[in-house]
Amino acid sequence: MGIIEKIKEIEAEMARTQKNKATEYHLGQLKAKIAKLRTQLLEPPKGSSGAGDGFEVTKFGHGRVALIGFPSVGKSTLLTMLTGTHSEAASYEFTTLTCIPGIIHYNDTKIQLLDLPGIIEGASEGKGRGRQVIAVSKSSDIVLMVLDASKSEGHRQILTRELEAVGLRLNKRPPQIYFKKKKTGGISFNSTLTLTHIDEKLCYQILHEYKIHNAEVLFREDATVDDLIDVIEGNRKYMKCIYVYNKIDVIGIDDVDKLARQPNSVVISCNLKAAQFSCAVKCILLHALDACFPHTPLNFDRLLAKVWEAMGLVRVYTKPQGQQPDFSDPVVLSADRGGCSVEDFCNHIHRNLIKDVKYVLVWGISARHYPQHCGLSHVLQDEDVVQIVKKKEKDDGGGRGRFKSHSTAPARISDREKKAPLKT
Ligand SMILES: Nc1nc2c(ncn2[C@@H]2O[C@H](COP(=O)(O)OP(=O)(O)OP(=O)(O)O)[C@@H](O)[C@H]2O)c(=O)[nH]1
Ligand SMILES: [Mg+2]
Repeated sequence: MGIIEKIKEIEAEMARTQKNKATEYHLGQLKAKIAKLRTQLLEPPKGSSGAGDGFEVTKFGHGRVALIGFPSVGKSTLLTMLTGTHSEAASYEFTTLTCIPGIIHYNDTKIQLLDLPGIIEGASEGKGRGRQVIAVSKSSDIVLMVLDASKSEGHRQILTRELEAVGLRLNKRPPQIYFKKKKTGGISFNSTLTLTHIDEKLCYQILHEYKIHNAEVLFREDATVDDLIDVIEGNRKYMKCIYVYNKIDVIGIDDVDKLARQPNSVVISCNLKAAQFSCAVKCILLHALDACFPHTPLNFDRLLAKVWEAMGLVRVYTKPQGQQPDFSDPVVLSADRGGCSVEDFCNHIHRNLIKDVKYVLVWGISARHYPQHCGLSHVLQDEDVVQIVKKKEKDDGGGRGRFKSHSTAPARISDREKKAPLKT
């Protein structure tokens, strides 16, 4: 029996099992079994070098955004409009068959946008080109889930389920569970609060399923069985996701209003220009639309602003001593790609720079006063200006060439410290 059939069988068993206190342990075990099988499914087949027929493209720019969605929701149209890179768009499904990269120039930064083939239900099990699409989206910083506003809300759940099945967690933070495998000592189970979803026995059973008999587990929040499995598996990727509802030109204003009020959601239309949207409607939907540029497609400004916010990019401008800051070419940092401290900033410029830095002068939001003298651990914020002050070359105490003094003592004899007189 193949892995997919095994998963299907366990899922069927879970569906058959009633959920109550008595079956809780059994269901927990089944969940762990499924998680193990799914991890096996993601491993490259034995004997292969790992490089398959995926469509990975070279990383470029300061961040990477993947467009994920069902076929014909308007991903390629969106890529063409946002980046100017042409990607074939047509009214039939599966127009795009590979990964097409484009670049968005926004706020002095370059963001790589990837157009991907549409995925369908069962993508996580390898249907269509689902697995490759998901692999590419795992390599990006954020995911834009493009949805057709005129289709049912169920699409969003199906896609989320597909992504969850391969270990992607959207808009979630890692569970607050400390877990460490040990060599001896059995299992130590602790929690800092009362747990309502899991108890010691269930935790033991799940660890047993993974053949872990010595470990330390500390719950710092009221976590579920799924959270514990995620922590044990340890290969989950926590990503931000923006739900982009396209084609709002074909639905009523009430529906647009409802969609726009959902968290992490933006409503857009590639076919409609902002100017074509009636003024009255704009007023009603002011919370949902940014229609400041009448000739851009509807609400692209807000979409870009949301992407920018989710990426958390930090632009730092350098200022050479005695000169104006260079506002044309920022150093772009982010917490996900290496961090935003002064040390990361210096390493970004040159990896050997750090040992010459004495301190830095910072102007901007992160500084308490202008300029603030900061050390290497200071965390920079967007649009800060930084001047690096280097350590002085070691003072050689005057003299040149063969007259150079190697002593650190003051030059004048009268300034030198007197030695205590010898005791006779
Ligand atoms: N009404 C309307 N139609 C749109 C909008 N955006 C795109 N379309 C149409 O939707 C159809 C599909 O667009 P594509 O960009 O090819 O969609 P896709 O998601 O890339 O599709 P696949 O590559 O097949 O996965 C095209 O006929 C577009 O003209 C929109 O905002 N409103
Ligand atoms: Mg396409």
